[in-house]
Amino acid sequence: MRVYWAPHTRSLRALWMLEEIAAPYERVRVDLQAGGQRQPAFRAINPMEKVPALECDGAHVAESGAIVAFLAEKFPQAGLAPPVGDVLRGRYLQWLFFSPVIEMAITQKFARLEMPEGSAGWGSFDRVFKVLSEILSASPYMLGETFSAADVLIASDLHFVIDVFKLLEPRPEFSAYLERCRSRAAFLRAQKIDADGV
Ligand SMILES: N[C@@H](CCC(=O)N[C@@H](CS)C(=O)NCC(=O)O)C(=O)O
Repeated sequence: MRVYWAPHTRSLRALWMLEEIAAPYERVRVDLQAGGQRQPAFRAINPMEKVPALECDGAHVAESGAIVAFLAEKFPQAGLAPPVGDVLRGRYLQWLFFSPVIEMAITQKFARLEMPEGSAGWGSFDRVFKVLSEILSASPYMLGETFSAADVLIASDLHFVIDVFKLLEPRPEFSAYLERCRSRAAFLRAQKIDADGV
């Protein structure tokens, strides 16, 4: 497998997941400042001209959420997703798909967009983080007691909204969750790769 990535971007999600499944992979750094994402060779991998992207057995997948979901299924032995047919899989998929919902809420806040809650698919910024707060006050991970690929996405979102963009005040339940997720050996390895840039 090969991951196309750039430091300090959503690539961290793909790196984290790759480190979680602990399968061999190589990294190809895309120089975003130099426009590497717009080169024809990279556009053939991801026509959206964005990182991360993954190559696996000659096939390509982009969108960080899809990469995380794909890896969880390709490597079931990592135990990061309830198997197909398990009723818990419904909730797992719900939280995987909630990540773009969170991103919309963040975008709304960032851009100071006024939207009616009833027609905005994410309701509102406050509603999204109230729901996450309720879940993470009651259980250590999004699916309860067990860390899953959904946490790779949700913890990344919380990291960006609290620590990077500072759009949300830290709250004890979020800080504890981030601490649990970010103390994982796989995350620490991914973080080091991201910081070292290689
Ligand atoms: N929805 C995409 C977003 C990826 C994305 O926006 N990547 C940014 C870095 S965080 C990027 O590659 N930007 C380069 C560009 O658009 O030119 C995902 O989750 O993978």
